[in-house]
Amino acid sequence: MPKILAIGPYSDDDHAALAALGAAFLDGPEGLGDVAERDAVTAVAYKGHKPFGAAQMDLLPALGLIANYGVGYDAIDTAAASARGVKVTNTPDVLNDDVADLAVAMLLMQGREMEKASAWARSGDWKAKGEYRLNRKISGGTAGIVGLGRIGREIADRLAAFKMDIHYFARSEKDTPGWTWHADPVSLAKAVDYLVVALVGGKDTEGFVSKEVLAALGPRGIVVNISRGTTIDEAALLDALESGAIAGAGLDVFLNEPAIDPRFYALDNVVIQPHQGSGTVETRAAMGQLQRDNVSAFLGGSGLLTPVN
Ligand code: 8YV
Repeated sequence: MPKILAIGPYSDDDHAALAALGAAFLDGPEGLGDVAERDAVTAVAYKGHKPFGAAQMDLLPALGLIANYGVGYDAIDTAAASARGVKVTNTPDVLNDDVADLAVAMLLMQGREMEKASAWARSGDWKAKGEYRLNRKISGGTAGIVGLGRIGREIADRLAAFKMDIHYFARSEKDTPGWTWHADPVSLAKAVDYLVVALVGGKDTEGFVSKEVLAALGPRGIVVNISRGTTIDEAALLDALESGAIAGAGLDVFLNEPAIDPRFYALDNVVIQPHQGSGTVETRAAMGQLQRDNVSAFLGGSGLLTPVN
């Protein structure tokens, strides 16, 4: 049995590269108990959003590393890992551009009604009925970034180039000349037209964008989420979208993906993306490489490239 176990849905290229390292494969963590020679597994290459916690770790007594494919590692119980002396790594930075691009694209797509306008042209309405209705100027607005980490900063930089006034929430004020820091999300939402959520996932940020935050954003407000479905109170978001308490949303992440709440499908003021923020050939190749580099570093006894615990 190889010492590496690759868990999750890998692309053909990643599969081949992991196989070249000698990895064995498993579709998801639920099959762990049936893995032959699991006692010999020292490194897991993990991909996906299913929970990987103490119960899974205890099925792998020789485990020393969980190398996550993704910057967000909220699926992995890092406290349980640390308690067992298991290191966890992620794949930061290499996906910042793609995720930030998608955030901006969803904001433009929602504000400029691009999905509806496209349907207008395709259906023949353009020819039959004339110009599409006027929509909404996005450049020059006020943007609020919730979470000014690496991805949040990339989004803010892009929106600044769209002549926007940048406000943000972070736990403490950062070195951001010309941008406005808010210590609480309600104050941020009150001040802005667009709220872009770029928080880390996990217990600490669950429902952080609450009903109160959405109410403070108001009926002209657009919410964009590229973080995790958990960071927004999703029931409150659906209510706000249905009632017009906010204008619209661009969402790449949801609770219970991919079986998302069907209420979203009935809304015409939401741009829905299938959690594809990092989903380009280039970035996924870089993420796979960084994951494998962490695995190789661990097996070779050298320092991990991007440890999180
Ligand atoms: C996923 C992501 O990892 O990096 C993250 O945190 O959410 C994504 O890039 C990707 O969907 C693969 O599971």
